[in-house]
Amino acid sequence: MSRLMLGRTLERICKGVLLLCLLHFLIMMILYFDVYSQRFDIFSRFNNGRNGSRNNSSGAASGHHFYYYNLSRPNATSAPYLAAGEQLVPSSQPDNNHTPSPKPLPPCPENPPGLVGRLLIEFSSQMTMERVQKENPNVTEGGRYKPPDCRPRWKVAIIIPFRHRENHLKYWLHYLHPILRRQKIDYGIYIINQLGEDTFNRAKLLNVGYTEALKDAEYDCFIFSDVDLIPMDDRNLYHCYDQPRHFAIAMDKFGFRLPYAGYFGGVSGLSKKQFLKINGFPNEYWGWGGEDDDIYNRITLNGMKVSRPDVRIGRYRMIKHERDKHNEPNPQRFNKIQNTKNTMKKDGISSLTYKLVQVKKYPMYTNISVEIGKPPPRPIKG
Ligand code: UD2
Ligand code: MN
Repeated sequence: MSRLMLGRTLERICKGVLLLCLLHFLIMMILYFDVYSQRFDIFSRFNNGRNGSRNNSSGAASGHHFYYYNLSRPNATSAPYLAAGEQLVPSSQPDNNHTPSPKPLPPCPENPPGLVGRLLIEFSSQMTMERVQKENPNVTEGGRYKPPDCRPRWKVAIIIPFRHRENHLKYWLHYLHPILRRQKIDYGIYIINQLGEDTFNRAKLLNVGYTEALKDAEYDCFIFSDVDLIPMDDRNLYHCYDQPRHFAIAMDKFGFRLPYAGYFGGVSGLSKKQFLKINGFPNEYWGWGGEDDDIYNRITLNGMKVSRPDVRIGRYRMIKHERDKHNEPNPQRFNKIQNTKNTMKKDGISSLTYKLVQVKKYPMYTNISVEIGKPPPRPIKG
């Protein structure tokens, strides 16, 4: 009897041990496949240009954020100076004797796979236009570029107000061309150069840029950028959005924060439709300040909202500089921004006048030199 019981107990113990072994084996298998799939994921991420699927252009924060600092070179790709999908020989050229069958290109992906995320931006090394040219062999005359392997949704004119900032321009072109190419943007760069030494007028130059760029190509999106502002993350996509876009939301000079809720300075973008809805920008802000707030007012007064990227992505470096000569703070700016509602209908793209002096296409940008006049004489007090 007791032997029988002993036998049964032993049998139970054996079964238990067997079950435990099976369980152990199962857990091992699960762990093994889990680790294997993670490794596989890591490898595929490296192969795919490191950060393809983690782009967050909508502004909504996603669960995880991985930042890939590109420390070596801002446009590092498998082939030097080429963005994903680029070849040195344009892909549209027929190969040998075959007549090309015009294949419709697929739309460009919303999250371009060749992006690298966070970038290291510095201004200590010397920059030359020759270097910029060499690093961007696929940019065509006038600073134009179109991705060879997909069809972008927007055709973007990038407008830069300018006077005597040649050194800043070199850095801007050095950093921005590779970023824009990786972003798969169809774009052109327009430098709007104010001739003479009268008071600077940023917003009027931007209106000129809009008008002149449209003479060059059928743009439907306009991005207005200071010459000294460089994005620190290539996931900040330079195209247009459902609402007017403010790109430069976290600048080093403001401690990487938005200085105030209605701030719209630095880099902004409007579709053609949005730009026309607000009658473009004001022409009557001479000197430093206020014009960006006036533009913000125009947007909200016309029933639109400003859209912005995630604060971790909308980071910028500004090249340090002194206030330029003939761009002193405009003392009228505080009064003027109280009056946008009354002034915006008569002062804007509809009332723009200027004298076009020269349009010159350089390899990396188009230079448009203009005379835009000077501020009206101040009414004498008393
Ligand atoms: C801030 C805003 C800018 C604008 C300005 C007020 C930032 C980063 N930017 O710029 O968007 O609202 O205040 O007007 O906060 N420029 C020349 N030559 C000149 C003067 C100006 O090229 O002699 C151009 C250049 O593109 C420059 C831009 O105008 O980046 C703005 O002028 P700024 O850089 O002197 O003014 P800042 O940095 O205070
Ligand atoms: Mn500046």
